[in-house]
Amino acid sequence: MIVGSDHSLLIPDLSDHRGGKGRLRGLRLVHTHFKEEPLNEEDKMDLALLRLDLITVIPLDKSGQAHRLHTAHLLPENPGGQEWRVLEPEQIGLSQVDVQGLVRSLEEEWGRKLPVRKIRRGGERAILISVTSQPKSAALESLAELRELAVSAGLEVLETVIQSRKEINPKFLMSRDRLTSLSIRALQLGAGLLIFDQELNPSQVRSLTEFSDLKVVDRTQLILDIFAQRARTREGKIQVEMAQLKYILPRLVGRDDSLSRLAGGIGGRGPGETRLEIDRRRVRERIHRLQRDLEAIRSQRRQRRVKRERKGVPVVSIVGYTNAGKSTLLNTLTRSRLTAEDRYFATLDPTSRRLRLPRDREIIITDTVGFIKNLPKDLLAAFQATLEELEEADLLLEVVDISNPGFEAQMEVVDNLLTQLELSRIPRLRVFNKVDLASAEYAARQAERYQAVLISAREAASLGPLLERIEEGLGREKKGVFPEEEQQQ
Ligand SMILES: Nc1nc2c(ncn2[C@@H]2O[C@H](COP(=O)(O)OP(=O)(O)OP(=O)(O)O)[C@@H](O)[C@H]2O)c(=O)[nH]1
Ligand SMILES: [Mg+2]
Repeated sequence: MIVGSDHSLLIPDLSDHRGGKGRLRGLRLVHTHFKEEPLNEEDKMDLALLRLDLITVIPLDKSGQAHRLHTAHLLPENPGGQEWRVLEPEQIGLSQVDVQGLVRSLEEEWGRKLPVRKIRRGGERAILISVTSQPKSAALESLAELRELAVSAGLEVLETVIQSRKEINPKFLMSRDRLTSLSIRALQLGAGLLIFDQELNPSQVRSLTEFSDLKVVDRTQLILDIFAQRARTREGKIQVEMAQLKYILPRLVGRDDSLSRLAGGIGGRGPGETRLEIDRRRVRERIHRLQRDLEAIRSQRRQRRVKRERKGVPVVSIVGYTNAGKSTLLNTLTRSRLTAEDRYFATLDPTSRRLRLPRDREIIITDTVGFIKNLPKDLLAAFQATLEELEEADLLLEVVDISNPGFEAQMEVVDNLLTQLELSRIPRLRVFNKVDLASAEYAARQAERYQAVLISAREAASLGPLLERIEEGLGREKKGVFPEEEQQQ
């Protein structure tokens, strides 16, 4: 029993109450409206956000008399896209509704549409959202990439939603009504996760999480999560943990609960459950410790590089957008078996191999982590030790997936990141990959336009011209002469 004021009702935190076995909470809310007004948007919000079995409103007339009951409940997914059903009003004392039976049948219907297995895996089923003032085409392209990221993180994407807005609501990004609808949709589809294409600030994450009762993740956190899943080596793990902690630090305020949601990452692959109780001070200490470890790694790398330089073996580094085919190229060139797959960020750790060029010259060729638009800055900083390796490269092979319609935008991202990493002075050779997926004429036109070499990294037979250009590039480098336009390529 809750006593409210004339215009509001404070419902206590119900998160511990899990009466219902299924989607609904096993609670009904019966309350009065002071005006002769039946169910309103506020009621729908309560129904959705508290996952109530049922809501009943009793409007009071001017003399405070109650006459009728207005009842509503949420609906499982349906072809009409309806969110809730409002029952016929009934006279108080004469209600015919078999509430137990109604709720049971709702749960059953829900259960048929969403088997228990899927409900249990709710956290791994996501709705992707872009709230944007960009043109729709740009938003769609970005969402397509977000989908790839989500799939690479092992999530199931149930739906993508674009909300075009002239102004972005600073608290929720969208209106409360839209957020309510989104929460109902998530409930209907059994999604436990909302992933925003936009970067969310800490207070937005908190507001959204508190309002919708769903896990809320932005693009940055999604990328961090993929890196956390992929990190295998000690070095990779340190780098990723560092980036995650830096991301979490400003978000560590207030409730333990929001911390545990953050620290848990998607499906609990965050920096680790043992650290749920860490406070800011401990996070900072940990960051300092990791920083020292990273310094040590850096100096080891430097020593290794010095040794290599003395031997005078030229280094060729493969860089490029994620999924462009960098590892595949290294594999084919050196008959190696590095992980190469159709997912984002298959490679985290740099790998070097020796390669003998046709004219019997030996080089070291290295594969690196892929780039992506809006690469989280903490991640870039954490990977500085790895990426520093690139400074020593005599030649960068920029692998571009020419079959991707957005390849030019990807080249721009790579370009900007290389500049940011102060690597743009290193001679670069553009390598347009996956020509087998593009029309020959189109590929040839683009290659000429960007002075790129065409290859299909899976086919060794297509790599001859590339090897020649590498040899050429290195040969000229020795003399230290570079035509101006090539440096800017
Ligand atoms: N059709 C076609 N597919 C290719 C070619 N080269 C690579 N791929 C595929 O593209 C996908 C990505 O290749 P990777 O070599 O893992 O790409 P990467 O650049 O190393 O990606 P990350 O390490 O994730 O940044 C894989 O499924 C490859 O089989 C090619 O020439 N043609
Ligand atoms: Mg790779």
